[in-house]
Amino acid sequence: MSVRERNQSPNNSLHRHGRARVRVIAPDQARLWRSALLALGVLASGLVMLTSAGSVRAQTLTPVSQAIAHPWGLAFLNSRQALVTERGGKLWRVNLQDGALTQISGLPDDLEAGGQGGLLDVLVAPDQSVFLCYTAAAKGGRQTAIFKGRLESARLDGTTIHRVTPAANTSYHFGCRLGLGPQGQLFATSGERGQRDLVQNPSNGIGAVLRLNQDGSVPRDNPFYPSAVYSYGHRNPQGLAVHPITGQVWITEHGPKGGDELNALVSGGNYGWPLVSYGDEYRGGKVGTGRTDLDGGEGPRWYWTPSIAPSGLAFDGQGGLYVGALKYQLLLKMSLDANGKVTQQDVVFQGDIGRVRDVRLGPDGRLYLLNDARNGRVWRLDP
Ligand SMILES: [Ca+2]
Repeated sequence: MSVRERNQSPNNSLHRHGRARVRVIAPDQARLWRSALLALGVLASGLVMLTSAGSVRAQTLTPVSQAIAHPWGLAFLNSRQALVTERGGKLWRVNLQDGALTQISGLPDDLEAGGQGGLLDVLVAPDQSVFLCYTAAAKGGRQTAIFKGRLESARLDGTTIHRVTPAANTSYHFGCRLGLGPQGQLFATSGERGQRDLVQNPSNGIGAVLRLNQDGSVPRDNPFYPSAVYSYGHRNPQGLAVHPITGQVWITEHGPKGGDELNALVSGGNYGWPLVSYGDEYRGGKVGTGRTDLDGGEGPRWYWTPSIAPSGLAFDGQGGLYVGALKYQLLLKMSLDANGKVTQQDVVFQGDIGRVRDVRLGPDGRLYLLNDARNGRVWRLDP
C-alpha cells in the first residue's frame, strides 16, 4: 500500500472542540485506566473536565462472525443476517447466530482493489435492494462508483448506477460511505483522491457528499442540479449516519495532520477543504488560507487533533452518536443536545479490537462493529 491511512503511534491527547465533558465508559478496570489516561491527557490541555468514575458502565465486545480479511462495511438484511464487504473484493453474508459466512457472487466486473480502494461500503434498503460503494477501474485511473442489485440466493443481480468523475490515478481518499435519507435518497461520500484543485467545484463529485435517487438519477431539488453533489469541500469522509429524529446527514472525515472532523450536512454546504482546516499539512505548515473557518462555509461540529482517523458512524435510538476510529483504535460516543451541539465525548472502549473500521446500529438496538485486520470480524457491543 503506497499511501496508508494514518496509523502513527498514538502519543498525544485526544483533542476536542468546544466546551464539553469527557466521560469514560469502559468494561473493565484495565480499559478504564487506559481510557482515563486518554481523558486525562485531554484534561491536561485545560479544556475539559473529567467526570467521576460513577458513570462507568460495563459493556462487553462479543465476536459474532468468522474471520474476514479487512472488512469495510456492514449492513443488516434482517435480524438474523448481515452483509459484510471485504476491501480486497469479496462480499459475505453473515449468519449472526452462528457466525457462518456465505460468499456472494455477482459483484461489479470493474471492481479494482488496491491501496485504500476496493469493495468498500454496503447498504440494504427497506425494499431489500443492495447498494455497494466500490473502487472501479476507469479510463484515467480509478473512480468511486455505486452499484445497485437484488440478492437472489447467494448472487447479486444488478448494475452500476453512478460513477464519480473525473477518475484519478491515485489509490487513496475514496470516501465511499453510504446512507439513506428520510425521503429515501441515497447519500454517498466521495473522497478528494488527492485532486485538491477539484474539491471546491461542486459540478464534479470529487471531495463531496452525493445525493441520488435509488435508481441513480439526480434529484431535481439537489442544490447544484444536475450535479449529484449535496455538499462539498470534504477531504476523505469514511463515516456517514442519518439522525433518527431530524433526518440530517452527519459525516466524519479524515483531516490532514490533525483536524479530523465531525460535520452535520446542509444542502449546498461548503465544508472548506482544502482552503481551511484545524490540521496542518503532513510536510508541515498551514493548510490553504491558514485559517480554520471559511467565510460562508460550514464549520465542523467537533474536530480531533491529533487525528484519530475516524471510520464508521452510527446513531443509537437515543440521540447518541458513535464514532469508530482506526488510529486510536477506539469507539467514541458523542452526546448531542437538541440543537445538534456536541455536549460530551465518551470513550466507550479503546484498543480492545484494534482499528475500528465500521460501526452500525443493529435491528436489535445493539451496536455492531468491524475491526480492520487480516482476521477482522463482526463484533457486537453487549451491555
Ligand atoms: Ca472542513
